[in-house]
Amino acid sequence: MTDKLSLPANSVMSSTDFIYGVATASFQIEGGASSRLPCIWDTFCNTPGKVADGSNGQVACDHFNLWQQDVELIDSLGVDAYRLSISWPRVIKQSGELNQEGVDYYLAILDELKARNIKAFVTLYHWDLPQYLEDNGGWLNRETAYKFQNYADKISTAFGDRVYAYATLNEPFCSAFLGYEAGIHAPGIKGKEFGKKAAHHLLLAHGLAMQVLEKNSPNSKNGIVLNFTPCYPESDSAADIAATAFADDYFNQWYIKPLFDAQYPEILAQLPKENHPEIQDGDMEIISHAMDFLGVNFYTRAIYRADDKEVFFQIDPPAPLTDIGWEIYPKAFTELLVSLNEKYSLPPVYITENGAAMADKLIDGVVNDQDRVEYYQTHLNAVNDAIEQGVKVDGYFAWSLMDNFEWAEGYLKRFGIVYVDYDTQVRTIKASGLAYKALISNR
Ligand code: IFM
Repeated sequence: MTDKLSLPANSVMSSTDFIYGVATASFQIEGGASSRLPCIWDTFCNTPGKVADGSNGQVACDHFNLWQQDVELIDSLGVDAYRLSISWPRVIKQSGELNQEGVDYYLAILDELKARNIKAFVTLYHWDLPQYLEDNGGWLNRETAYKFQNYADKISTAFGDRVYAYATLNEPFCSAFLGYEAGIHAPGIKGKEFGKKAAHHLLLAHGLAMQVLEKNSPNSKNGIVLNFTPCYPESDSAADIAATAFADDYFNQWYIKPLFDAQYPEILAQLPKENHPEIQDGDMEIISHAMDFLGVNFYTRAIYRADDKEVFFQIDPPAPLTDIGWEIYPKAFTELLVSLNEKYSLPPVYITENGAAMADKLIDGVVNDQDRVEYYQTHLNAVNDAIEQGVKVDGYFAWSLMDNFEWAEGYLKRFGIVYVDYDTQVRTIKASGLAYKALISNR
């Protein structure tokens, strides 16, 4: 076990040009729900049995009220950048016009970040779709992609030059698959016939938003954030290898190949017709709009075996596991980055999320999360290995700045490098936060 984080002095990651940041998302930290329109996660939380502890995002970390002290906290960690997301239902009225009060809230945060020389990485969609749009079909309705473009257009105009980097979407896989196919995330729709349709409209929304970002914000870096769970076969058998390749196309390549190759993976032809997205002429050109960066989120890998009925079957992950049950396997991080770099003509990459849920305990005012420090060390090493193998990685964001609402897990799982006492809203920097701060300041 190590209580410090370090990287070789000659590593790109030891240079002050390499961006270190922390990341959050609006619904997970803000609260302040009464001053915005409802979103699909409000509805999902209100549906019994959907969120493990029956909690919701009404208050969360009360960042809506405590944002000034939180920006001070971010600054105290010495980070170069802060990745936040904008709550669409806070800044856009049902009419499609800006809600100035909501916009002002973010303008104040962005101005404070600028004053402190902290780069703002803004994500436009981190899963909090306005409920009135879901009532109209949500991401199954092509129209939602154009609503998103309108939102991106208006908000990027309002933000002017305050933003260093825009990500259109965070993890469209989660929105599409978990939300519209597995039904374990909002809006909780279940059925194989829905996932790829939702995915297509999300990717279309991304491309349409890129058009307006390029026009309104030509000086920011504009791109997308994708999550990857690299797929490994359980054995060397041809059947397991083929099943794993199918799973990889279905869960991972599905979201990146259209962006860089303007087409879906070939397995599309093997999917039943009723599961196909409706692709209109010109869609793939819109989706494959050139980007300034690719955001990569990595947490774990998945292992598959062949299955007669479902093509692939994911086996239980072997130890070591984090508190959310995800295998700790940093080698997959290096292999992922190297393989993406080989497959696609990538722009510079930011690691926009990486981190671990651990069973933290606040004892005498201290959270000694050495297990998380170890996770960060091995994963920073993994990124460094990928850089040494030729991948251009320009930055790394820890997920998350602080403990927060972990979606279907509610507040039971803690991903922060800062501990949040949800009764008092007191924040305490964990050992991992102190180690991250020291890594950054010792560059
Ligand atoms: O908390 C989430 C985040 O919102 C998106 N990426 C994965 C994190 C951990 O599950």
